[in-house]
Amino acid sequence: MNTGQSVKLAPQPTSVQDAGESVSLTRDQFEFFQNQGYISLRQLTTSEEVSGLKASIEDLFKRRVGEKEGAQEDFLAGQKRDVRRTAPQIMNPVNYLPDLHKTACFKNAHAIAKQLLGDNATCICDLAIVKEANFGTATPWHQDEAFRDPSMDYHELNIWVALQDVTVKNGCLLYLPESHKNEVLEHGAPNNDPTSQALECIAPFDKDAAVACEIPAGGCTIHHSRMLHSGGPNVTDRPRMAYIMIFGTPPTPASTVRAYPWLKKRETLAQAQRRRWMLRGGVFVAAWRKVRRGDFKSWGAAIGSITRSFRNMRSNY
Ligand SMILES: O=C(O)CCC(=O)C(=O)O
Repeated sequence: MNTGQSVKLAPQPTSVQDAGESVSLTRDQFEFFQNQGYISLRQLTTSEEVSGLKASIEDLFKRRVGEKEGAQEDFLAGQKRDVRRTAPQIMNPVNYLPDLHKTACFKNAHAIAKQLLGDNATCICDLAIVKEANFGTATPWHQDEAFRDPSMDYHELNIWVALQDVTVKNGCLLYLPESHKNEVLEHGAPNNDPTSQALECIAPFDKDAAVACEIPAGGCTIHHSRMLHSGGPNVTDRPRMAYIMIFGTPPTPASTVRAYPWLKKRETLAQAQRRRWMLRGGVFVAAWRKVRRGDFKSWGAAIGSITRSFRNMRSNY
């Protein structure tokens, strides 16, 4: 296992190029992502904007915003009492900070997502995660697609923005290069607890081939949704915070038959809480938030979004 002592570092983050209103990847960066399944970039936005983002997101965590609607919960600890809560996350912080998607950070991320996935790439959701100082737990190795419906093929990527410098010591992301070229491997619930938000890859793979992506505040790493990745523990005396945007084009029916049995038993505390909230009228609040931020630009976008909300409410995806 990579403890952080011996882990190999990924190539240094590189700069994006100015593309007028936003930024774009160079040809080398584009090809690196396609071949390796990830890329780290030095600066997605300005340091002033990053300080503002960090302060606003910190405030959401402090006020425990979203807890009542199942949007804020520790991402690893489920119901097991002996698992310490050390890594809270907020699903869709844009619901509480409507200007989040008007930032340069978001615009640049969206432009890069379109470059990598195609012009119809949209933001599927966003997320903020803190790893608490001194004991922020490691993120288990996983592929993001392991959380998704196996009857569909996904065309998605994550853009993970560092809100302070991230290093091996405070829990930067670790990637297994080229692992995005494989199918989704077998996953299970960490600590055997189906109420945990997280999933863990339990199939064998070569962790020694992993690389760690150290990046400065305002930099980002981008990874393909099949990329095997984890985040180290935070052993420093300051919290580690990240803002994550997931972009994708509409899923298509799966080209191969597959099953993800680990999703069958999964019912996280947040899902149960969210279902109760939606049924008590939250569904209207959720729809209103989407209208307010202009998510429904076309009938396709509206139908996709409503279908996703119902699927999330009824199933365990
Ligand atoms: O921040 C972390 O430690 C994990 C983030 C992650 O797994 C992701 O963005 O896909």
